Amino acid sequence: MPTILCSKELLDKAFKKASKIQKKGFDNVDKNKKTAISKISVAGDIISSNLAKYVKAFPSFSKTSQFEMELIDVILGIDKLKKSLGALNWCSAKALELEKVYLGKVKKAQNSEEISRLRREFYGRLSSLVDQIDQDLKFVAFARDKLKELPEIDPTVPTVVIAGFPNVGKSQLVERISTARPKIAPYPFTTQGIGIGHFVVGRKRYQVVDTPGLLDRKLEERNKIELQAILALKHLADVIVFLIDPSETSGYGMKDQLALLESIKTNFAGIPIIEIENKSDIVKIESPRMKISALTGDGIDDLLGLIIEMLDRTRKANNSEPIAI
Ligand SMILES: Nc1nc2c(ncn2[C@@H]2O[C@H](COP(=O)(O)OP(=O)(O)OP(=O)(O)O)[C@@H](O)[C@H]2O)c(=O)[nH]1
Ligand SMILES: [Mg+2]
Repeated sequence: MPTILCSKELLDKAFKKASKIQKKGFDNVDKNKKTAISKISVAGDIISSNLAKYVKAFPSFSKTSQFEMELIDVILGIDKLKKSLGALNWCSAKALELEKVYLGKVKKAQNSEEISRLRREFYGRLSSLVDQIDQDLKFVAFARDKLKELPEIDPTVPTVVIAGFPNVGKSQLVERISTARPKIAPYPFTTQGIGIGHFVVGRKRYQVVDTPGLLDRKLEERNKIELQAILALKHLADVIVFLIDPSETSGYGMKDQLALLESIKTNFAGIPIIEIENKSDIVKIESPRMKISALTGDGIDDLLGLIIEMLDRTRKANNSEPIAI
C-alpha cells in the first residue's frame, strides 16, 4: 500500500511538480498559455491519480472475508471507512472535472494576465477541493496502518481456534502442533496479541489460532467491542478446540471451566467443538474426553488427526467468498 498523504502534502506534491514546468512558444502569450495548460494538467492529474491510487490500494475489499469485515468494523467502522473512501473517489473525479474546465478557459484566454489569473484560480479551487477531504485522507491513512497489522490471519485457510481459561496450556498446544514458531499478531482489541501457527499435512496447509484474553471468559461478561471481536472468530473458526485443565494448576476449577465451555457452545453454535483435557502428565480424570499433554506431547498425534479430520469435513465454503463493500 502506498503512503497516504494528507491534503497539504498532496497539494504540495502536485504544485511542486507543476512549478517545474516551462514550455516554449512562438510568442509570450503562446508560451504562457502552453505552460499554464501543462501546469494545470499536471497538478490536476497528480491529485486525481493519487486519490484513485489510495482507494485502489485497499485490495482486500474486493475479496474481503466476513471475518476481515467484522474486524475492520470493530477496529475502524466499515461505514466510516466506506464514507472516507467515497470522499476520495469523489474528490478524484472532481479534480479532473475542474482541470477540464480550466483547460478550456485557458485555451480561450487572450492575454498573459488572464492566463495567469486562471492558473491561480485553478490552484485555489483545487486546494479548497482537496482541503475538504483532509479528514477523510487522515482517516484512510490511519485505516491503512491498522489494516497492515491484520493479514497475519488468512481467512481462506482451514482454521482451528484454541479456547480455554488462562494457563490451561493453549499457547503450549499451538506451539506443539505448529511447524514453525507461532507468530503473534498485534490485534488492537486484545492486549496480548493473537497467536497464529500453521501446520501442513500432505500438501494442505492448516492454521491454528491462539486466543489469549478472548475466549477465556464468559461472553456474557464482555463489552460490545470485545464481543464483536470475539464473534468475528465465528467466521474464522472451522473447528474450536476447548482446552480443559483438570489438574486445576491453572487456578481455575473444573466447574468454572465447564461453565465457560457451555457459554462458548451457546455463542458459537454451529461450529464443532472438540473438548480436550490437557496436562495428562499431571492428572487424568475419569471422562470420555481425549487426554493430552501439550508439555510432553502425549496424545498430540491423535488430537491432530482428529482436528484434521474435522477440518476437512467442516471446512466452510463461505470463508473464501468475496464480499464487496
Ligand atoms: N504439566 C504440564 N504443564 C503444562 C502443560 N501445558 C501447559 N503447561 C504449562 O502451563 C502453563 C500455562 O501454559 P500456557 O500455554 O502459557 O497457557 P495459556 O492457556 O496459553 O495461558 P494464557 O496465554 O494466559 O491464556 C505453562 O507454565 C506451561 O508450561 C501440560 O500438558 N502439562
Ligand atoms: Mg497463552
